[in-house]
Amino acid sequence: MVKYKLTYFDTTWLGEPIRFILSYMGKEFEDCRIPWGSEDWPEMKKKIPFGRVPTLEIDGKITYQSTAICRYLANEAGLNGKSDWDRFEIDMVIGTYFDLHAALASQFHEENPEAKEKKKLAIIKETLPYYYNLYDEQIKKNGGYLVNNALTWADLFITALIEPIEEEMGEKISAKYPNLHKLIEKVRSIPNIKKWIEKRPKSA
Ligand SMILES: N[C@@H](CCC(=O)N[C@@H](CS)C(=O)NCC(=O)O)C(=O)O
Repeated sequence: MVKYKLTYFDTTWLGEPIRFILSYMGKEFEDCRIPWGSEDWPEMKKKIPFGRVPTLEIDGKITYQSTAICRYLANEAGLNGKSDWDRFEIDMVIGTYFDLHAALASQFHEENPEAKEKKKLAIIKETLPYYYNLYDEQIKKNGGYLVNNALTWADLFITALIEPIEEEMGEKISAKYPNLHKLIEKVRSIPNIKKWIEKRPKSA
């Protein structure tokens, strides 16, 4: 049996799509969580190729870059589309998440409380509605999924990452977008993913 060890911080974010896909596949994995502010992190970082997590050890071989890991697992899981065009569309969706994240980053890292609140309002009123509206339309056109009428890792990836974004914002804004909301609920109800959500540690 292949052994998997996921290393990430004690949170959802970029670790969670990998945890979702491994769970979907019914794989057991070691969920190694680095505590926030761990004194061990600088030493750990030196041993990780390119110094960032998540990493996934597959039978002791260290792999890195969350999207490359997801794509690799998705191939085995049958979640990477049925054609090159599907895979192209999946990659486009994944790219939009990183654009969205870049738009949120300045709020996350803002230390001035007033400026942080102002940026948060802009995210809630403008940034998220812009992305969610486009996701919603795309899901509507694609039979309830982001790509070509079938479940792919893009659906798992976006579902996993909307959760921490909305925790950060303190509002479930996606609930106002019926197709997106339905997709999120559908992914979270897949039996193996549901089981994972119920048993996973409460993230810091
Ligand atoms: N492109 C990388 C980004 C990884 C990344 O930004 N990791 C952050 C946590 S989300 C990290 O390791 N930060 C700690 C550091 O850089 O020291 C991926 O998708 O895996």
